[in-house]
Amino acid sequence: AHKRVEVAESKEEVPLEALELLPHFKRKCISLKERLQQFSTGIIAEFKRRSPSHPEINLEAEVEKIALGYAKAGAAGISVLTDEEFFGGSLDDLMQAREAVNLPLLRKDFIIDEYQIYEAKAAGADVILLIAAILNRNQIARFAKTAKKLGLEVLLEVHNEEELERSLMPNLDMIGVNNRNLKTFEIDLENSKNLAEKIPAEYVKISESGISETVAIKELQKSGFQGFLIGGNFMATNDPGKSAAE
Ligand code: IGP
Repeated sequence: AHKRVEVAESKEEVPLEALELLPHFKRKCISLKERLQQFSTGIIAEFKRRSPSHPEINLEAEVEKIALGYAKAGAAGISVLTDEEFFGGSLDDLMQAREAVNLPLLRKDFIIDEYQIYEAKAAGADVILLIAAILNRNQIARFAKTAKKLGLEVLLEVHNEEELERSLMPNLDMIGVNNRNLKTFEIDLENSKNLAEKIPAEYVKISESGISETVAIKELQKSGFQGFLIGGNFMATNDPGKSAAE
């Protein structure tokens, strides 16, 4: 409920028509899906200062420096947390990442209103995240359609078979399986492995959260994953770009 108020407030500040006039709005998006299909490591490196499970990952982190480091390390794309309340991020972080690199950028946030999709486009994102755990099928369909209309790609996040089955539809490009249990914060990479075969082949599969070792990536690749969303493991080091390179 709190989020909605925020969205409504920013709506008053910047009407949709004004967002559409911002320079990034006309920018042609870079496809993350294609990169993952061609890219051998498939790493989507995430910029995140803190999270509910880890309140002090890297509070002083500078987005431009880290985005450049990730690009240099060969990331396929970058995920930028824009949620302020729980993750300490902002749209400004996304815009700064856009200035710094030419990689596909994911707006990582809790999208519950179409307005946020326009914001994502205006701030320079290429991909939006839709989280099945907080959206019903109608909302997913509506938001995915809006994203496609704006030329954005859609990553749908699921945690389990129930979410997957009620959310499959056209207009989704990638399906991410989150290995982190939202209630307990526990990580289980088996979650990705178990759900992999239930995801139809037309969607690029991404495994999200708790990935910290190359052997884990190799195993996930065997299960058919082409993307690997990694945040904490990079951000918690002094030089996230350098650890992404290793
Ligand atoms: C990254 P990790 O464990 O590597 O830091 O996880 C990413 O998967 C995680 O930040 C995430 C997330 C989300 C954050 C996955 N889904 C939804 C906010 C909202």
